[in-house]
Amino acid sequence: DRPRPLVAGNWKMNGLKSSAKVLTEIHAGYTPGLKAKVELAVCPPATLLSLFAYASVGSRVAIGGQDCHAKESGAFTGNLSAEMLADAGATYVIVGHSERREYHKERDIDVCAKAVAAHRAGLTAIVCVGETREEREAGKTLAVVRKQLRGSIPVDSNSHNLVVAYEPVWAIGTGLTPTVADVAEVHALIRDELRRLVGKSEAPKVRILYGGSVKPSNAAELMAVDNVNGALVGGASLVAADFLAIAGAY
Ligand code: G2H
Repeated sequence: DRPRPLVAGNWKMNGLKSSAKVLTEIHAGYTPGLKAKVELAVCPPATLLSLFAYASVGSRVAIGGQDCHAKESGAFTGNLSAEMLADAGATYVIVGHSERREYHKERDIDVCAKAVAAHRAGLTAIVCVGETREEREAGKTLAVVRKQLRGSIPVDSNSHNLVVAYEPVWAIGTGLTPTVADVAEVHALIRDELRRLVGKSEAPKVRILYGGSVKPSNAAELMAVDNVNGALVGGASLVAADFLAIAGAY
């Protein structure tokens, strides 16, 4: 009864119109066999959302935003609402990525408001949590992740509108990955917390993704870990063959 895995590509601040060829390659490689095993999503920069959503009609590759504002509209120069992402064709939005938490000083309460906005707009929120290197070295990993989950996940969450991504900050873009045992421990904690947060019947169905330097060479061992229901892939999602190889690791 494991949930259908989700492999989501987080393109971060990468990609121009010419990158549509990467999406075309992903569509081509998303064979019926792979579709049966894994759901794929691509989260490009917002400038490409409409183009990618339009191009993905028929491919069943989902499209997602990388962040949203909590409000529906208003005087917030430079921001995008969840409704705008949905209007552009997104069905997912990443919220609380560590790069947003770090560079934009987003706190759990802000992340929660964004996830509420995502739900209001009919989007599935991919809520990111994860400890820093200092927190891990101080033995605080589980406490930090628990606090982030409790603060960031809205009460109306369920297995359809919520995905959780565990991304140890020290593993992001560094090539470092935690051990399989470390991942198993944190994912088990997240599953346990989900029972409290979304209830006993929904909790087992919520996808919990691992993120942080996932690549073709480590995907199989990470994806085999208990309670790992997919991956949030940064750098490797920019190369179609690598992204498809990671999805194929299931
Ligand atoms: C973690 C991840 C994607 P990368 O940020 O969200 O990026 O795979 O490049 O570490």
